[in-house]
Amino acid sequence: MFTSVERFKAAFLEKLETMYGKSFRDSTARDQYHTLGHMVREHISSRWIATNEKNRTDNNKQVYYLSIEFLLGRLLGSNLLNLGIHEVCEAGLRDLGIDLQDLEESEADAGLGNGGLGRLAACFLDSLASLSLPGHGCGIRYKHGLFDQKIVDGYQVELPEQWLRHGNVWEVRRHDQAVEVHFWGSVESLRSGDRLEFRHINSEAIMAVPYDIPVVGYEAVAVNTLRLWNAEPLPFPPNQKNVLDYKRETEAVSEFLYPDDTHDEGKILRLKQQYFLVSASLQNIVKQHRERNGSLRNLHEKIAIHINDTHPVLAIPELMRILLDEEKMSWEDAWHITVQTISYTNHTTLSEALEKWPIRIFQPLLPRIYMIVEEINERFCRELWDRYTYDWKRIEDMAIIAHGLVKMAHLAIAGSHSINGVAHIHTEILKQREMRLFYEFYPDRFNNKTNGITHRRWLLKSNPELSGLIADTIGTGWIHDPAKLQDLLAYKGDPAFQERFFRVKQFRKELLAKRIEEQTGIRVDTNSIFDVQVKRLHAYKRQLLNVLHIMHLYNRLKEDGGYTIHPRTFIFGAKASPGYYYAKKIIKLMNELAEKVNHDPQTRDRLKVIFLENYRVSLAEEIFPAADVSEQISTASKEASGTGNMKFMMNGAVTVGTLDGANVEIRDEAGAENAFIFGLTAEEVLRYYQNGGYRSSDYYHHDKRIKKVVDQLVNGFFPNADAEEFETIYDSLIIQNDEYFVLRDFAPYVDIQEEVGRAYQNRQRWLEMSIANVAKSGYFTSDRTIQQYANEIWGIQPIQLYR
Ligand code: B1N
Repeated sequence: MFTSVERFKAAFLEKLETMYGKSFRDSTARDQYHTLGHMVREHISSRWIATNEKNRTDNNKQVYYLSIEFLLGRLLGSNLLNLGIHEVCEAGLRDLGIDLQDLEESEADAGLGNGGLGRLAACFLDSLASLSLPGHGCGIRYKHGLFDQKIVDGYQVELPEQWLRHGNVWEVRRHDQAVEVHFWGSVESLRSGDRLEFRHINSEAIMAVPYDIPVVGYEAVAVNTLRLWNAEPLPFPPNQKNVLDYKRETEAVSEFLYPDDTHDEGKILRLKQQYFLVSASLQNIVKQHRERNGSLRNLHEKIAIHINDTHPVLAIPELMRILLDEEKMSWEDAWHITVQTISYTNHTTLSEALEKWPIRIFQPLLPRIYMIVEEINERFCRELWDRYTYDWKRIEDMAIIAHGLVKMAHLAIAGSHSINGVAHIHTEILKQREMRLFYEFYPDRFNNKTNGITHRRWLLKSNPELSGLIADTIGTGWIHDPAKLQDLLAYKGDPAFQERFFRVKQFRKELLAKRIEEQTGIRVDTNSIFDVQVKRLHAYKRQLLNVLHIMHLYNRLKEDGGYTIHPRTFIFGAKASPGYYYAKKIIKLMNELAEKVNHDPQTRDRLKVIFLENYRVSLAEEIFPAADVSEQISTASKEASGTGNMKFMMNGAVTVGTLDGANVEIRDEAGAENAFIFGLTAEEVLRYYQNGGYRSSDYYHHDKRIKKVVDQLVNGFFPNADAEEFETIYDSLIIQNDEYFVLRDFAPYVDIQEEVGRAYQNRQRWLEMSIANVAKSGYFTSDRTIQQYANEIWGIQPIQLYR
């Protein structure tokens, strides 16, 4: 049905009529979207079945990627692209008077993630399938993804997100594969011969029903599965529980995604979600393995289970529970299999993100799992004792359970054969600092896997203009082998190529300018530098540094009529966690600054500030291609990797950044001459934290520019804000000694930004830098990352399927 335009049209019209019982003439854009979606899913199904069949018969090793978040975004466009049927659909629909892009835009984002960690999981799924690797995602089918953000009077307002409101064409409910997950109750022990056996009794069970989404690889024959679990009540409530209470409590388990990014939300419902995901996934994985192998003795040879941060760490005691209680294995055998099966990625060193669960919450909710964690802890501490006898302090610091808390990261390390960080510098900080004691104990378990992004979504799909130019210039080999983007280096000084490259960027800036005008009513100058910071709002990401610099630019323009700068448009996008007071104040500050700057006739043609509300995957796809400057200005040592930095680079934006996370590797790849690096290094920051010696007030008093902008936070400079509005921000800088070194890095940031402005005015030079960034972005594809995971951690091979 996708083999020719005519066949497609006929099939589309027939499908639409049978699905909706109305004629094409009466159909809405939504009907048309759903029709096309169903056609695509049908088209996928034979390959999906074939992939599953092949996996079953070959019994090759499979990886399961467990994640509490999958930030997929829209699926129609990427499926059409990966299946190679985008052109035929576009042409056929055009004949019918339909713009395919309109249909694509009518799809809701699947926003089942907060930010980088969830989007990474989505990129990994795309790469696994595109490399024909047998790897599947396991997650939760949240009814509401991350909240929708509205800006009202400059403040963030959160609205519940409703991606399932009009149904989801990509999912298939698999009721036959539902499993039960048990909470509460108690543990009964029974003697069986010389073995103590345990049973979880009087529990409250809920049902986990899987919804499967096909994951289509690029031109690949393989179709993998993302399995999202939905929490539903059993037909009869347990323990004479009130039916309505039971239903409500059960459905709550998969109702909301927790809106926290790099923060631990210590709520009982969150722990329930975590165990729900893990228990349903493991029961399912084990069942399939049994069907293929008869026993679980070789589980670790056939299955790899990866835990995306500590959120799914209960996979460790849950697998132990299955092997001990159901399979009746000895502790030693069960532990060996578990550790060999499980691997763990750490995504942050921020202490506020480290999950620690109070025993008083953990034990009653998961009594059998808690017993197993206690036993793991006891045996682990015994091992520590053998090696570090009488070193009480070290053992206490490394214990899994201590001071009434279960430390999830310690459990993850003790129960995994591989522990990785997500950028070189991050892994080094884990080994040398945050996890030093564990690294000393298990040096061979630690390794680095620098993050990557899928170039299919973030270049090929979102920037067809640049992709087309690249293909015209160096062919299409880079699509399968992104390292080949390097061939562009030969053209970076070529004036004809530069001119075309420039025109692509201008075109994308015009598209974004349209979007900006639509959303904000503000017209921006596409000849200005588009300087962009889009990411979650966090103190450590230092959006505040960017804001203070803009205030400073504004001040200079006002004070000095002769001061000239290349016009700039500063663009922000950021959601703040609803309970994060400080972050919400920064959003208000950005919006007040926009209000002030954009309407000042003295500056408005040289300076614009835009806050784009509701930053999400689909909006990101419009922003990255249009950016000239990529703001990556976190306090060094704090951003584990970052992945937005890679999306900017791949689309030709030049990085203004600190030596943090993957910025370090971006600079190394692109060359120091093609990035603007400034500020404290991670070592310097960590030394300050260790030894003290930083006084933010010194910077405030000794640098007039700083004094001026900091005072403006509280002296009535912003006409629409009360005097107290930004007091918290002022206090964080002056009273609380500026934990993230905003004032310390202010002057170097101003200097580097001046350099950026000058560099942009030399168009040839700027284009060379920009092209070099695209050319060197191949290293940052998730294909490279996933190949490393596959070879060095999981030990999986591509499946051999033929069309
Ligand atoms: O993971 C990304 C990295 O690129 C970012 O640097 C890092 O900040 C991000 C608790 C997190 N770390 N930790 C989280 C998310 C949700 C949550 O509830 C923590 N996100 C990151 C990919 O490696």
